[in-house]
Amino acid sequence: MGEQLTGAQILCRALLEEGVDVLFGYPGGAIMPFYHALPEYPGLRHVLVRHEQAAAHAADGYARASGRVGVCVATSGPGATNLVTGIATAHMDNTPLVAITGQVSRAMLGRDAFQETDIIGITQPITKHSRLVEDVEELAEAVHEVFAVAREGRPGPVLLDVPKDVQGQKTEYSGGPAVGPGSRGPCGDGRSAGCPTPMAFVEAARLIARAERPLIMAGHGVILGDAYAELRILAERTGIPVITTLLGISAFPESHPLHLGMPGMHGEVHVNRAIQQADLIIGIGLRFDDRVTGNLAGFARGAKVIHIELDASEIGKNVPVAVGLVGDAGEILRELLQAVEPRGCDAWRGEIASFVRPRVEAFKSGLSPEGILGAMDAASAGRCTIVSDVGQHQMWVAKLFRYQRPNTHITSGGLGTMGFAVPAAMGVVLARPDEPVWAISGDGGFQMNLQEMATMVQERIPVKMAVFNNGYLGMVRQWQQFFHGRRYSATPIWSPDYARLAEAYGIPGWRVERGEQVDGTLRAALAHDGPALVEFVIEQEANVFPMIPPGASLSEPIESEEPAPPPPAPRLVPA
Ligand SMILES: Cc1ncc(C[n+]2csc(CCOP(=O)(O)OP(=O)(O)O)c2C)c(N)n1
Repeated sequence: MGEQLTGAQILCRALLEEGVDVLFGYPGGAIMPFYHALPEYPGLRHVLVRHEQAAAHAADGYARASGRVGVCVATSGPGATNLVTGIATAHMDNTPLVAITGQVSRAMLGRDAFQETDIIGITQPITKHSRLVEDVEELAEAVHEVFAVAREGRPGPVLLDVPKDVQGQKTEYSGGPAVGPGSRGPCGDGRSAGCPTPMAFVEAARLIARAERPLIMAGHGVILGDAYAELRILAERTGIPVITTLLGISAFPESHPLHLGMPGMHGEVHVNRAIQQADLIIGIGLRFDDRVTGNLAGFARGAKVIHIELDASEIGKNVPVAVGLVGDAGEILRELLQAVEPRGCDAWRGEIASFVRPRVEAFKSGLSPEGILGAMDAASAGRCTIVSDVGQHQMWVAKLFRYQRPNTHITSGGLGTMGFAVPAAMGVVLARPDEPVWAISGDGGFQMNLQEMATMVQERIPVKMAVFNNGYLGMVRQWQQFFHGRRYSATPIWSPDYARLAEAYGIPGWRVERGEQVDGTLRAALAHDGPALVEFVIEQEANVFPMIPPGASLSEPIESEEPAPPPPAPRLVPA
């Protein structure tokens, strides 16, 4: 016979049974029974964030870096709605996340009770599944169900809404199922409908053998599916060059001679030109989204597409597909490799090499992104994870850092959520305590979640923060420069003195204004045993090149500014 436990205790027990060791959250009325039970379960480390959005991003970062399910917790009403941006971010980038929210007691449901929101309804389009638990007898099973849904197939966020009185209800509990890894693909345990037939692999191998200008495009699915080795074998056996999308960065070593770079809106000219000239594209674990393809009508018009993707609904959604291979990237590649013959692509690679253009130097001062990121790489001996925010700096971080190890670049790709980097990096640190983790933000995005410096101090989470301060919401300013006649409406942004702000939190901070200060400052920040902040005062109107204008095809890049812009306006100072 099992023990009598409250719903809150069952929740904690079920989380432990799922292998959870850390949760990010914030208490409040409707989740108080859970927080009352929590100290009885020391195996569950709770990180008290300063805003629930940060809890969701931190759980997201933890999940991306660990390959496990991230967990965040909030109270009903405003606590739950503050999670929404983080849940949507996880949804767009396929992060397995369980969001647990307190809810008003069952008798109050539907009465506009204090702090009642229909969080299930609000999050329905941005979760894989959500469940309101109306009876304590269902609670443990509901926890195990939402974890299974979060990790199975194409991973994503789920939400579990638990009324306060259900958390307080008692019942007998004798333990739930053991932790299971969950199945990644539909084809793992035997063939089922939707799995590719042997003929599909033969046809894919035939297209690979015959193509004269083939390319591999590797996306996030390679990282989620742990398919690095298989991708590398495919590339090396065939000599086919590899492109990595924003979320596919670090799926293939950047120093490898077959690595080409990033495609799409801010992709290198030679990469986009190779796509436009290709006769075969092998897309692995990506969805051909508009930031990658540009105008679809003009995308890779001469190319047949082999699309390897876990989610069957992605096949043919954005681009016409010659062969769709539905399943986990690793499993599909292993099977495909049995049919693929060795070949080379020397002539094609030579042609692509002739497309390479000298990099447009957007920075005139010594404090260039190349310099900063190169020094960061050297200072951490290539052994660090980079978490970037959203904007111009995100593109520099994507293009200029040399990622050599799998899954060492983490960013919000699909939703493009400013404010992601700092809290997500906290989760990454907890998943990877033995290596430096950099959160790189712009002055806009950093100001969206800088309150988490307090969390880092209280919880001893040593995030290394880098702020690229250009005095503007840079990426939007760049669009205003090119497409809105330089009308810089609402993009100049004032910043506090970040070094002193960090110091107010008890975190050492440095302000770097000249190139020669970069290296020493980065080393000092890394040597500090705890969180640290470095502000880089970069050029105000530097741009990210090349850039495909919105609505244009990959063949129409803007490569530099014409005519030369007038000198920048002075940095904004408080009125
Ligand atoms: C939450 C959110 N709000 C607005 C945007 C739109 N947006 C995209 S990039 C950007 C500018 C980012 O500025 P900053 O953080 O300073 O970085 P920079 O581009 O200067 O590197 C904005 C406002 C967004 N992506 N996310």
